[in-house]
Amino acid sequence: MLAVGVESPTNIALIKYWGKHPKYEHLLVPTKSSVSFTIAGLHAKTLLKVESGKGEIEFHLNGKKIKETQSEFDYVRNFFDNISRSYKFTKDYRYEISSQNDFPTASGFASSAAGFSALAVAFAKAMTKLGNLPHLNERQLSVLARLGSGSAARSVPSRGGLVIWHRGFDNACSETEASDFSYAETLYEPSYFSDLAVIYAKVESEQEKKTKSRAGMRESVRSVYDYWQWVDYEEKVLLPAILAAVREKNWGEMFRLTKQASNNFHAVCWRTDPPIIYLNDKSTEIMSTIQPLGYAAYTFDAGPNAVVFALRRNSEEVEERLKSIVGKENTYRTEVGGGPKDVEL
Ligand code: 2P0
Repeated sequence: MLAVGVESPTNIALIKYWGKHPKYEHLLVPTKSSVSFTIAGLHAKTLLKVESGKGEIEFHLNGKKIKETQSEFDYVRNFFDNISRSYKFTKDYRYEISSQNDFPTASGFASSAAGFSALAVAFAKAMTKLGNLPHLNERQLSVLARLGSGSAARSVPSRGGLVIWHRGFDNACSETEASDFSYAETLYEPSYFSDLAVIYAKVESEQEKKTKSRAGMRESVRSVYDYWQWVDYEEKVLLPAILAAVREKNWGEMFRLTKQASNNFHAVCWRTDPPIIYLNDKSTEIMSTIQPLGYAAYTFDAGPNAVVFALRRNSEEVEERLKSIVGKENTYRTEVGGGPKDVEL
């Protein structure tokens, strides 16, 4: 038996991924490019054990065995089915996966991005050791992680920092090219963002029942009447503008555009039929508190919890404002961080 351990960070998008291209849905190729910060201190640790077998999978998440009927198991099974199309040898092994999310409770976040990034990197390492794969470069690793969960592609680049995931299909002439061109890479390392702090503000009390991203984004692509207009605007206007702001270290402009991108994403969710409403009263209270500030931005994913970026010199004040809304114990301050690394488990 061979065992490999990998720790991978999560990431939070400034420009969101929300939808797969209908032609390449099975390959998790997105309709638009997205941009994220890699987050320090929120990661998944995954131990992968591999031995000869017939593609069997045993999956433990946070110390609990996941049953084959559970949706988390479906995601993992889909990942192995997906990669076995490119790598036939995948089905010649049995896999035991133990994944632990080291996310501070106060962050209120649990995401598939860190887990699938760690699993994909561990899988590639194991297969290289077994002589089935050459050493994969980071671009290939991020494509592999994307086949587990789209946002996982953005957690793979080893330098972390600000990462872009290219949608890739524009210049593709085949399905294989569309998949190979849709990868993530670091644009700026974490040290470039030493002026910034990242603050998580947890709003939800329990894991409330909500629309899962995978199902929700499919409904948005299908039913939002101007979905492709939104995609075009973000791809051609918002994304280049936010990258220009980062290049100039014009943080005020980056914050303004980040808020706009979060609002646009939630507007798309609202206009989905039936509507997907992720934000609650506390979320909108955070929005109105942070919106006027030139030195901070909020962003919300598929849930009501906020992630706030702020200038480090203003971050204590911003955190105090957030505490007065969500309570002292529900904020967690961190920063932009690096990518995955090997761990002993
Ligand atoms: C993002 N989200 O860019 C967006 C914003 C949620 C809201 O990526 O189907 O779990 O596994 O590819 O990666 C969540 O989507 O979906 C997500 P799949 P995933 O971070």
